[in-house]
Amino acid sequence: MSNESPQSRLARIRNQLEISGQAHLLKHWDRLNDRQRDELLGDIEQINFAALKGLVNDYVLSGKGFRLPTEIRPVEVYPARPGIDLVGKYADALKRGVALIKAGKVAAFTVAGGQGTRLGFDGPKGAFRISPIRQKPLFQLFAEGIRGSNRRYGADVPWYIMTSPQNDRATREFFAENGYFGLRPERVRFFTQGVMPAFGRDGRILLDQPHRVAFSPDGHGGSLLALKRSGCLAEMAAAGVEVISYFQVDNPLVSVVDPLFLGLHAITGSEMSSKVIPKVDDLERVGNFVIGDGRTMVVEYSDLPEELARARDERGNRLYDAGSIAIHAIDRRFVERLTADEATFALPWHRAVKKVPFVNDAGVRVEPAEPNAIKLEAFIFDAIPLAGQPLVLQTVRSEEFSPVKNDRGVDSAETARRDMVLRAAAWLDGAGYPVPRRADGTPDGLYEISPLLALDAGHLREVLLEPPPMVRGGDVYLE
Ligand code: UD2
Repeated sequence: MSNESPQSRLARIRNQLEISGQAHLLKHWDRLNDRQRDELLGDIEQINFAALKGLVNDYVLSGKGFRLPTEIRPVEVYPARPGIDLVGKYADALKRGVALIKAGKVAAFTVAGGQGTRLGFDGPKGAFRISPIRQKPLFQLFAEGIRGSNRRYGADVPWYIMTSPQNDRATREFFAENGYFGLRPERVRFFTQGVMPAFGRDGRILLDQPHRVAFSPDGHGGSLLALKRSGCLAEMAAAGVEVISYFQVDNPLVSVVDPLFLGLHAITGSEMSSKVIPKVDDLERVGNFVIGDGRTMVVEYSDLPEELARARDERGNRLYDAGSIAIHAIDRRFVERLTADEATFALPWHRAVKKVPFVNDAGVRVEPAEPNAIKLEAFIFDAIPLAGQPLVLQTVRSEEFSPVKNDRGVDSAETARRDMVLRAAAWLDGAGYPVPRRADGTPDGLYEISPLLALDAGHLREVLLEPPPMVRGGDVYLE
C-alpha cells in the first residue's frame, strides 16, 4: 500500500469501517489535524477486519466465550520427585536438558507485556524491586538466573522479552540504564506484542481519544504470533534454538532454564510442556490442568465451576489439584507450525468486562463509573490442546512459585519476599549450615541467595564450601 494516495487510503478505510459497522471511528475526523488523522488511520489499520465480524458476534455481542468440555477428568502428571520407576528417566532427562542448554538449543522467554494494574506500580512490572535484601528488580533476578545458568552449564542462553506498545520503551530504557544486568545487550531481544481494541457492549470499537483507538495488549497468547511477526522465530531457527523456556514476569522464584523440565520435554517428544503445583485451596486463582474431551488443557480459575473446583476423589483428595504456574517449555517448531498461516491462526479469545474510558459520539471523554467495555485476550495455555504429547510436570511451590500480583495480601511483594527468604534459608539448611530460627520456626533475619551463586539447593551444597556469617536477626546476602 506504500504508494497509495492519502485520499484513497481514507476511502479504503472508510469503506472497510462501513462494511464492518465501525464507521463511528471517523466521527471526529473533521476536527483532527493532519498528524492526528494519520495516527487514527494507523490505529485503524492495526485492526484485523477480516476476523472482526465473527469476533464481535461470538465474543462481544453473544458473550459466549469459554465452553467447558463435555467430558472432564484429572490430568496425569509427572511427580516432582521421581519414584523408583522414574529415577532412570529423570536422570536421562537431566542430562538431556543440560546438553540442550549447553548446545544453545534453549532460549529463555519472558512475557512482560501485562499492565500490572493490580500491583499499582507505575512502570514495567519487571522493574519492580523485589529481592529481600538487595531490592533487586524482577528483571535482574532473571538476568542473574541466565548468567548463573551460563556459568554452570557453559552456555550462552539468549533471552527474549515480550513487551507491549505501552511499556516497550520504558522496558528497553530500564535495561540500558542498568547495563543489561551484566548480560551482553545482543543476547537480550525485545519485541512488542499485538493489541486488541476494546468494544462497547453494542460491539462498537471504543475511541480512547478522538484520534486514537482504545487498544490494549492482546494477552500472552498473542506471544505466538508476535514471535513470528517480530522475526524472533526466524532468528531462533537460524541460531539453532529448539526449545523456548517460557515464564511470566511476576514470579521471582522461577528457574529460567530448568534442565530437568526441558529434558523431560525433549525426551518425551512433547511439543508444549507445563509445570504445575498442588493448589493451596480449592479456589486458588491459578489455571486448572484437566483432560477435557480427551485433550490436555487448562481451565482458568474463573471458568471452573465451583462444584468441580471442590470435588474430591474416593480418598478425599482434591480431584482437580494441578494448578498452572504459567511455566512452559515450547518447541520452536510447534510455534512455527501454529503460526504458519498468520492470517488464519488464532487462539480462542477470553472476554473480560472492564471499565475503559472512551470518547463518545459528541466528542466528550467519558470516565465510566461501571464496567462498560469488553476486552479480549488470548491465553498461551490454549495452545496446549493443539500440541503433540503435552507433558505436565509437578513441582514444589516453595522452590518455584510465588508471584507478585497484588499490592498487599496474597501473591503480593510481601509474600514473595517472605518466600524468597524461606527458600534461601531452606537451601542453607540443606547445605549443612542451619540458619538461626525463631520459636515459630521462621528464619531469624533475612536471607538472599543470588542465582549467580546457586540455582538450586543441590547447587548451593556444591558451591558453598565454608559457613556464611550468620547471626541472629542479621541479614545474609550470598553471591
Ligand atoms: C496467570 C494465569 C493463571 C496462573 C497464574 C500464575 C492466565 C489467564 N492466568 O494469571 O492461570 O497460571 O498466572 O501466576 O494466564 N502478559 C503479557 N501480555 C498480556 C497479558 C499478560 O505479556 O497481554 C503477561 C504479564 O506481563 C504476566 C503474565 O502474562 O507476565 C500473566 O498475566 P496476568 O497477570 O494477567 O495473569 P494472571 O495473574 O491472571
